[in-house]
Amino acid sequence: MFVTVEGVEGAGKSTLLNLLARELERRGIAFLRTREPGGCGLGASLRPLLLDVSSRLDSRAELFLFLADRAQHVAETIRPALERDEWVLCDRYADSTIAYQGYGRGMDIDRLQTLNDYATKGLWPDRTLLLDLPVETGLDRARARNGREGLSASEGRFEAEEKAFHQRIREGFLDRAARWPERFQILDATLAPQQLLQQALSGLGIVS
Ligand code: T5A
Repeated sequence: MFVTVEGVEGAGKSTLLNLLARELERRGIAFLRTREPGGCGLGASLRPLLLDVSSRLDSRAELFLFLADRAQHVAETIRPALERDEWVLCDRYADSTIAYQGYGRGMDIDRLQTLNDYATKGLWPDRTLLLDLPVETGLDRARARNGREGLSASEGRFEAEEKAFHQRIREGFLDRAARWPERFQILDATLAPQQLLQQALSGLGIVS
């Protein structure tokens, strides 16, 4: 089972994944937890280039760095885990490229879909949990966390974008969820983490 978690900045993806991972562990379900960018050796090198506020990336260069990370991540990490019959829990994946580089930066959505198919050899998630919330709430959370953890410079490039950019991304994710309702589960990310966990577990067919 390949599960991705998506959403705008500060939606609570890592927090939900921590809880979900603990729950799978408790039930003896073998899983791999990973993320993009940065879920493989190549991605770990690319992550600072993509997220540091000092990076001056052309939007096409940005796109191809995300795709390079994804191609290697699928080949080296995700596909082997699925072949071992493990669950894969991934924090962001191809829907993020379409939401951020497509809806956010204005690149052609169909072309991005094709490029993602090519990078992943057609691997799309079985289930996608979309954490949806007002962008201001998410940005406040993400900026507060980055401030506390000293990550504002090293991880803050997207958080620094204007509000309208993040609003387009939120709408982009919701568009995708409406187009593939059997894959997406939309969760109200303003709820408490434990409530989100219960909804995610039932959506994934895990009875609590
Ligand atoms: N990107 C990524 C692209 O543009 N294209 C792509 O193809 C890909 C893959 C990645 C950036 O790259 C962009 C998108 C991103 O901008 P990242 O550092 O990996 O950056 O960061 P994100 O994935 O965006 O993670 P966030 O910083 O948004 O955070 P999370 O994981 O969504 O949120 P989390 O769990 O860390 O929570 C944030 C804060 O909120 C609190 C937490 O305690 C924490 O302080 N919180 C809650 N508070 C109240 N209620 C809840 N339910 C809460 N859940 C968490």
